[in-house]
Amino acid sequence: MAVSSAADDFLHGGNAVFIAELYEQYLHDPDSVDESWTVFFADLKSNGRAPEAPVPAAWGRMRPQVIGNGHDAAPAGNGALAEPAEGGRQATLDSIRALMLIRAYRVRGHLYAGLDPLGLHEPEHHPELDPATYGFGEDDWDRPIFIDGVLGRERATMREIVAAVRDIYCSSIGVEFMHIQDPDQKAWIQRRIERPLNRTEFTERGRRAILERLTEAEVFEHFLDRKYIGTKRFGLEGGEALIPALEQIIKRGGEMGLEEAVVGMAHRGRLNVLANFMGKPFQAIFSEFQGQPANPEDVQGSGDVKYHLGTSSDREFDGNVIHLSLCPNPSHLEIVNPVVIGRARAKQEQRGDHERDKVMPILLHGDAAFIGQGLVAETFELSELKGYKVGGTIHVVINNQIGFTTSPTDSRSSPYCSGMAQIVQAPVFHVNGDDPEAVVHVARIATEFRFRFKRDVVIDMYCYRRQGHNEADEPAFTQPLMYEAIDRHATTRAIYADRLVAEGLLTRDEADGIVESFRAKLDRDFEAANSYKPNKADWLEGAWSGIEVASEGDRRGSTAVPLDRLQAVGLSLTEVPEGFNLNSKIARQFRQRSKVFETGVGLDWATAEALAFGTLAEEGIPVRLSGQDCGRGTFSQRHAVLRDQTDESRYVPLQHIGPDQGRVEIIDSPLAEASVLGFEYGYSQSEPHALVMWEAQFGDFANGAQVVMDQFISSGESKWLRMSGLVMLLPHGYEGQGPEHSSARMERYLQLCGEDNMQVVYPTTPANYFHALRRQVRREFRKPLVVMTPKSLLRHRLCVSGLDELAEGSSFHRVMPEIDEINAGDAIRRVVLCTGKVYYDLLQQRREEKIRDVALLRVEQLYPFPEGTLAEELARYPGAEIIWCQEEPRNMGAWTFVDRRIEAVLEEVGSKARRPLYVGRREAASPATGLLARHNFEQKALVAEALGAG
Ligand SMILES: Cc1ncc(C[n+]2csc(CCOP(=O)(O)OP(=O)(O)O)c2C)c(N)n1
Repeated sequence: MAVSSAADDFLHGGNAVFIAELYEQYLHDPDSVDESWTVFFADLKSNGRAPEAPVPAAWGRMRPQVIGNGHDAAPAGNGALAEPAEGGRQATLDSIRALMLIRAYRVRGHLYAGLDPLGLHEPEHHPELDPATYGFGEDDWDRPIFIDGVLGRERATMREIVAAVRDIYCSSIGVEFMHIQDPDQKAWIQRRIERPLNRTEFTERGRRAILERLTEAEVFEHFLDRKYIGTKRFGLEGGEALIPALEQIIKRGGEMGLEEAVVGMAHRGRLNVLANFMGKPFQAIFSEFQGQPANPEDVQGSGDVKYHLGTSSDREFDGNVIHLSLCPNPSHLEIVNPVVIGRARAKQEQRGDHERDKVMPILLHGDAAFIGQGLVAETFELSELKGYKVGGTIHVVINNQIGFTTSPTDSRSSPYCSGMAQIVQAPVFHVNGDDPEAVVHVARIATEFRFRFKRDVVIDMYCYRRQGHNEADEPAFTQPLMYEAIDRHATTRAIYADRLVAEGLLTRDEADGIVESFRAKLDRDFEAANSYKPNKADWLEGAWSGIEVASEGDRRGSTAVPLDRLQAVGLSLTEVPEGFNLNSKIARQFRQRSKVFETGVGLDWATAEALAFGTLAEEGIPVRLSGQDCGRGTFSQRHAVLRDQTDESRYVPLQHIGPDQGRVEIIDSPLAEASVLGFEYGYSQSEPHALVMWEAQFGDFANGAQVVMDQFISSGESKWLRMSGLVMLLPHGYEGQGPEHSSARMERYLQLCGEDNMQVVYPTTPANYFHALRRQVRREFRKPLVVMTPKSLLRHRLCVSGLDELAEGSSFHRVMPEIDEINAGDAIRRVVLCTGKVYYDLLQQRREEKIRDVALLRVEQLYPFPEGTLAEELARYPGAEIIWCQEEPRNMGAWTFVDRRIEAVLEEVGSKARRPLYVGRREAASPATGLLARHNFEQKALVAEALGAG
């Protein structure tokens, strides 16, 4: 096979002589050679400290000074390589080449590592890892070579060097770390793995503990298999080393200050993790297998399959108590990742864990999902951002080399399933799952790395899946050879037990005894499971204590704020510190705003929002908003994060309201929806006492995060008894901006509504928006809130409120009554019901045409649907016909949701009209037209038709 051209050029011909001389010179006095060479040589003999310079760059820069054409052979007689002029030069060249070989192993040694327990994949020959490439023939292997302290040796023979680098870089562990740009991180890893030949010398006790953990993992799966034949459990079999690895992470973490870990994982091995890592009682798991619910009978909720459930527990290692929470998760692989990260972040804030040492996330992945799901990349991208960082996540891949029935050759283009980790330069430790000591060893290094550098790190544990995807599946349909090998393959525990017995650490009887005694424990717990009753649901504990299950009724909460406080907070939000160079347009807006606080009228949307945030913060409530460009606001309306016009320094007025205020974070997010929404949802799960919000750039982009909506926000409380007070702000409204900037797809959210799971509002006034936001944290329960937010209404002269509508005595209104002086109720010909923005079009047109027999009612909250209030309002107009007017096409918007509900209300009040009539855009495939003229025509027509004037 061809040698890479850089190494080729470098090692042969006249260049070699030059380099040998240069290297001698460098060894004598490092400063005497050009800096590029210093860097290169330093990297070669690296103890890991020097910044890296690749061969071609260094060589390319110097070549012109050496010989004209690097590919030409050097003039005869000058070809010092073959026949060195002096023995010393040969020695120097040997030295350089040996160092290059060592470096090649650091970069690519993982390609030769023995990672696959099944041994089905032979590593390909790689020339850079072959001493022959560097001119070392068989005869040269026993000549001592000066390697200047590298690998801890002054001199070593090629035989010794190869043995060492193979041991370190090609044993059961393959390390990818040379892609890391940060010299400290790279050096740290190199030191950590080269010094003890990449091995931990475990104590007898430690090795016994590893065997015990493997035994528990294996016997538990066998036990389930025997008792519940053919029942899905997505067993861990083949990946049992996960359990001692997780324990090592927590144990080592505990030594470094860890107090709490938030864990996320999918189906594979989840029951094993729940039982053997989290400490969920075996009785509870057996009882669930027997079809009993996971929660007490008086607790509502739909429940979930057992391999999706979460749990929490306290575990103690070496005197450190660590709280563990395993998040419940849906089937959708990897979607739990950002949720876990968000939860960890909230817990860090709660604990004042500024170093992010006390709380750490751990994410477990399947190999196919880890490389397949784009969300993994999104979540990695959050890892270093100020608004989202958690000081590093430890990722563990249960790499069983198959995804359902799909082989890696069909499921990825990247060489490893961990390819995505490279985008944040995370180190990756590939490890053979059948070498549990190696697995525990890398778990330890990974944990140390995370605590040292506060960055993500990946453990890619190669293993296999002993059964089919689930236990009823026949894997030989698709992977006959692999499964033949698996059938012949001894279990990880058996292999390790044999090893310990062979090494005399324990006897065969003792090893078998560990199995027997654990089996006996499971038998006892199995018997006890029959009478097991979950005694409590764990949903309103810890940070959630004091929160209650939602009551019925209007549930306004007390959201009003005394006028003087509104004014004080409002004014403080228009101030910047002395010397802050505020943009002149914003300064003008702020002056206008401060006038509103004096006069009490003309309060716009953004100001009402700022007041909601500001008053809550002043009351000590943390406020957190993230989304794309939300600091300024997509529509230049918010200006919550100000930039000094001379030096771009930032100032956030909301953070300067008062000394005891709550923390305010307004965060411009990455251009990602699923991960950011998932993160904020997770945050809201761990922090019920903060106002947590995600804003979509335009509402429709939230469909990039649909899974979070479907699988978590709308159904999490029902499935897992996990509440959330998360707010989603979704700009919505038909303004002629085309198909993708008009509709936030309100219909989708409404369709998900049921069992009082969340709230959907489309408020028309700044004051109602103010109350809707404050209500989120000013009631005794939490429900997600979806808000259709305005665009053009941000600057609409009619879309304003008085300060008194926020002050004493005010509250959120689910239905807004008629506000104009029109005919008396029984002289009203028509009532137009609507929600959101179209109201202003109707209002303006009605005023223009001086129509007095049409009343306008606004449904501000679509879900929970305000039947009672609406009935009261409609009862005033007994003889009127009832129209539902919307700007969305008929198959979109709220129509299909409100239609039957309004009908029921009409029946209740005995209205003459039996059904509402629809006025709006006709059924359509695309949410809106791209042609402005057509939009205008449609909009005018629907308003006219609704008012009955067209
Ligand atoms: C987003 C998503 N798509 C498809 C599936 C269906 N599915 C469940 S498990 C699985 C294979 C997962 O393979 P891998 O990540 O390697 O984990 P393993 O089951 O091998 O442990 C698939 C395709 C899913 N759960 N989630």
